[in-house]
Amino acid sequence: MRGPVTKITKFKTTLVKVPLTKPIATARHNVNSVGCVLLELETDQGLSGESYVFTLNGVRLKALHEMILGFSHQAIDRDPHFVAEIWQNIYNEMNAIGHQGFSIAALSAIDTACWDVIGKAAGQPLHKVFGACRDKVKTYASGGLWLSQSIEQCRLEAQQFIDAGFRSMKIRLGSKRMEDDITRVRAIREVAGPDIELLVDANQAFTPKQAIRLGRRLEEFDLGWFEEPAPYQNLRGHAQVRRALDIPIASGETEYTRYGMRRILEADAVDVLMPDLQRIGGLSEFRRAVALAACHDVPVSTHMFTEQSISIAASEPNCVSVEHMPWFCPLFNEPMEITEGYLCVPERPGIGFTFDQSAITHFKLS
Ligand code: SMN
Ligand code: MG
Repeated sequence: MRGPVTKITKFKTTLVKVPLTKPIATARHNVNSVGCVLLELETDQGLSGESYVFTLNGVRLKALHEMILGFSHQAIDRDPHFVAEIWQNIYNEMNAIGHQGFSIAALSAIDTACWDVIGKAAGQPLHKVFGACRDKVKTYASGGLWLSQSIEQCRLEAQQFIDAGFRSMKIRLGSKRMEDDITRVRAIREVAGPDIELLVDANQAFTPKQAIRLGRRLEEFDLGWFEEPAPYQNLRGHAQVRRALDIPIASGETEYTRYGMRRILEADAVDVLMPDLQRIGGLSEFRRAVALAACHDVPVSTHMFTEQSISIAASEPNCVSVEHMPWFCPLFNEPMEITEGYLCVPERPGIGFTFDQSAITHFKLS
C-alpha cells in the first residue's frame, strides 16, 4: 500500500543582503557583504524545507534568483521524498544552458531544501537519515586571518579563535612579496604554538613553480594543507606542486558536480578534496562526490555552508572536517556550538538550522 504523499505547495524565495562585520580581501576576492537567495519549500503537511545560495557582495543576485525560479516547476506539486528524481529532472533540463555556474546553484538550492523537508518529515536530523558516523565534527576557523589584515591584527585574531574554542584555523596567502606570506605564517604560528593546526589558502594566486618555492619555505611551519596553490583548472600544476611538497594540497571549491570532482581525483591533484554545497549540486550530489573521493582514498573537507554541511561530515567517514564561516549566522535562529575544535552536530530534525524570520525582514532587499 502507498504511504501518505507529501506535496510541495509553495515555492517561496526571498532576497537578502548580509553585511560583513568588516570588508575583507583574499588574493582573488574583495568582499563586504553576501547576497543570498533564500528558498523555502512549503508542503501540504505544514513543513518548510529551507536552503540558500549566495553571491559575494550580492552581485548578479537577480540572475541567480531568476535561475532558481526557472526550475520551480520541477518542485511544485512534487513529493520532496522523490528528491533523486527531482534532482535528475532538473539536471537533464539544464542541458542547453550548461551544468555549471548558476544552473547548478539553482539545483543545489532546490535539492538541499527537499532534504530539509525529508528530515523534518522523519523527525530526524539529516546525518541520521543518511546513516550517522559521528556526533561532533572537526572544524577550523575560516572567517579571519585575511590577506587584507595586518600581521598584528592576525596575531590578535588567532588568539581570539583559540579563546573561542578553535584548534585549527586558515590563513589567506598570496602577497606580492613571498617574504610577506612567510612572515605572516611565522607570526601566527608563534601565537598558536605547536598544537594548533594551521592551514593556508592562496586562492589560486601562484604559478605551480611559485607555489613550490613558497611551499618549501613554509614546510617548517607544519601546515595542515596548502589550498588552491595555483589556478583551479590547472590540475597538472596542482599534481606537480603536490609531488614536490610534503604539505597536503587541497582544492575543489571552484569546481562543479561529481564530474568536476572526478577530473580532480583522476589527475591526482589533491590530498584533500573540498566540494562546495552550492557548486557541487546540493546534498544529494555532495554525498556522491564524497563517495567518489572514498574510492580514491581521498579525505574531504566541506567548503563554506557550515550549517548545511554538518550532516555530510557526520554521515561520511572520509569527510573529515567542515570549514567554519560565520558570515551567514545572522540568518539562523540556532547558533553553532564549538568545543575544543569540534562543532556539535544538532539533533534537531532536517538540516537543524532554521531561518530567523525577523532577521530575514531586517536583511531583505526590496
Ligand atoms: C574563500 C574565498 C573567498 C570568500 C570566501 C572564502 C576561500 C575559502 O577560498 O576557502 O574559504
Ligand atoms: Mg579556499
